[in-house]
Amino acid sequence: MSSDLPIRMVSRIVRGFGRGSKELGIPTANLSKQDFACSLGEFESLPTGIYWGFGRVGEPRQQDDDSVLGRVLPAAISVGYNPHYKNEEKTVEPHLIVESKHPRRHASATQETLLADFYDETIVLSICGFIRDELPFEGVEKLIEAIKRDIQATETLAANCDGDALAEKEWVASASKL
Ligand code: ADP
Ligand code: RBF
Ligand code: MG
Repeated sequence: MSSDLPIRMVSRIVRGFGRGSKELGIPTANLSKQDFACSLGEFESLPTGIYWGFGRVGEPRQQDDDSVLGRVLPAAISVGYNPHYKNEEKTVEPHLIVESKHPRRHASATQETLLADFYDETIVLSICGFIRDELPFEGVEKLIEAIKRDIQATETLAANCDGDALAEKEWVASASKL
């Protein structure tokens, strides 16, 4: 695990520009900056980049359907200004990934995980490792290709994690605050 990681966060999911699902086919759960708690220093000093980690939305409840609420899932996480779109506000946006056999795993327009909306729910997130810098890709196709590679990398890293990252997975499973 990189030196300043892991970073633990608890927040609430808010609306962004809606581009993740509509333009990229890769939804991201945007963390509110109001109800935001972060374990290491100030949010603004968290370096921008693409990371991997684990996330959980909501509390465990009866699993009578394909709901992922309460489950710990691998997450490919964007931290920064989305330079392709030149955002003025820094965001933390995890894309949550369900297992390959799950019916929602390839349900999005670009064959990635598309779940039912969970705006306003609480999210617990641990950022475990750095993957790459965020880049101002020319054209949306290049951006989608790069994100799909990040998702693959995240799945591999999460499946093979041990030690510190495993401890983060356990923290995400049980934490309700920092
Ligand atoms: P926004 O700009 O409002 O964040 P997105 O297009 O990025 O819009 O969609 C994000 C929303 O989609 C999330 O807040 C969540 O409710 C839902 N969602 C569905 N599937 C996923 C997923 N795999 N990872 C994260 N959010 C998801
Ligand atoms: N946006 C960029 O402008 N450049 C990137 O390199 C980039 N990489 C991303 C990697 C991952 C794994 C994810 C989930 C998002 C990434 N984004 C990137 C953010 C993307 O533009 C953003 O999620 C959508 O615009 C929806 O808010
Ligand atoms: Mg989003």
